[in-house]
Amino acid sequence: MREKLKPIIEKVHAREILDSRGFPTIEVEITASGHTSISAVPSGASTGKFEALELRDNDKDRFHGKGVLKAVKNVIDHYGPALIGKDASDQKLIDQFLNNLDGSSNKSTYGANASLGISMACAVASSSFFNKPLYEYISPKSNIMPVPMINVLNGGMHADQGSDLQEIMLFPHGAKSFSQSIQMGSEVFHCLKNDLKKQGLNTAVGDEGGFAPALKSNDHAIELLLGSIEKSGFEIGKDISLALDVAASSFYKKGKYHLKVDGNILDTDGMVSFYENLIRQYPIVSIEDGLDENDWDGWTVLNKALGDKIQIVGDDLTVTNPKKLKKAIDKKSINSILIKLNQIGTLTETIESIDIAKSNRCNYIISHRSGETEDTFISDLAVAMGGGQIKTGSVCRSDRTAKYNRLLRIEEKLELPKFCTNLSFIK
Ligand code: 2PG
Ligand code: MG
Repeated sequence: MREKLKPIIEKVHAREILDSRGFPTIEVEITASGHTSISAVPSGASTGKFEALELRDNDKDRFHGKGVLKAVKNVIDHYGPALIGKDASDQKLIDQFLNNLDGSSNKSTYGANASLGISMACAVASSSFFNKPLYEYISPKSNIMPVPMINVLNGGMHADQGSDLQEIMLFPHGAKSFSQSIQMGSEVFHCLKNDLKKQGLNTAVGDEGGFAPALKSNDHAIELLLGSIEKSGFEIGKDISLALDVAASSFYKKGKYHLKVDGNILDTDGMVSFYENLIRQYPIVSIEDGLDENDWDGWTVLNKALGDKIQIVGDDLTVTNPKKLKKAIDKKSINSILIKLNQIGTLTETIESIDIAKSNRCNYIISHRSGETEDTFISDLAVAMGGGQIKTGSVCRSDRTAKYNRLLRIEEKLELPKFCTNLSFIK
């Protein structure tokens, strides 16, 4: 019997390029049976302590220590030669092989940035070899377009000023299609810009393309945005609701949460009451990283208090790690998880986390990082995984719009695209 044709790895290369913050990041180039792919790796700012290691050079003479030449060298010298001749489409085998070569529990030998670049590039080269779009290559039955979480107000570690809440996002679940959801997001974004201008507030944007004005309080930020949604002609809670990423680990010190803009210092119970009040007052359907990544008992209290009304999303808490996710499910700490490829460092482990989420009725949201590139892998992944949600920043800056634009093209290509089908938490 003739062996089925496979994309055999012929060449592995890597280089240092720039990310959206102007810092270096790694991109990997793989040629498999004549099909060449390039995948670039993103980078976080409010990173979880338990993420797989992003290897940086720490050479103060280059890029303020942020160079990634070590990771580049690891791809070229360590992984590359060992991968030649392997089947790029045997994703599990490739990723297992990378893990075995690294040998550490958090990819600290060669770097999760090195392994992820290879892992993604193998999938992209294979999709080209099989002449399929990436989403269809990953999952042949893909047809669910994600509702975007559009981050229009940036704060926390993603901006020099702004609210304590790192991200205040539009969630346009009332749209009829993905393209309409993007139109709605763009209309509100520009209305918000005008509203900010009229009030003499700054319209410069933060890392993810959202505005970051200096505001009186966290409520002020939310109310401002709700005003712009209404002015744009949308019904709050019906057309558009709000989602938050609080990134609470970034303001947790010695057992207390320091809400600088509100001038409040709260304990865990205080934070839970803060959120209870917020969701009573405002149409918030999702709160991510509401508590610190080590406040496990607090998460259980938070999920018990609000988990039947809104999404309680783990990000720094769960770091796309199957073990952490299982712990969070066992402890009933969350009902949703944010999925970031570079927190775990291979496509296989990312999908493993998603599979665990799926089998435990835990929602999952495919996400970008605050430091991004023009790479659009996550757009295809979001469609392939069918979770119905993506978080990839505001509707400006090419590093963010590249993902949305890729999704617009996918929606056009799908025979029967579905939008907002399985979001049971939306009333
Ligand atoms: C987050 C992300 C992406 P960062 O906290 O969810 O929005 O930010 O990449 O800085 O961790
Ligand atoms: Mg987050």
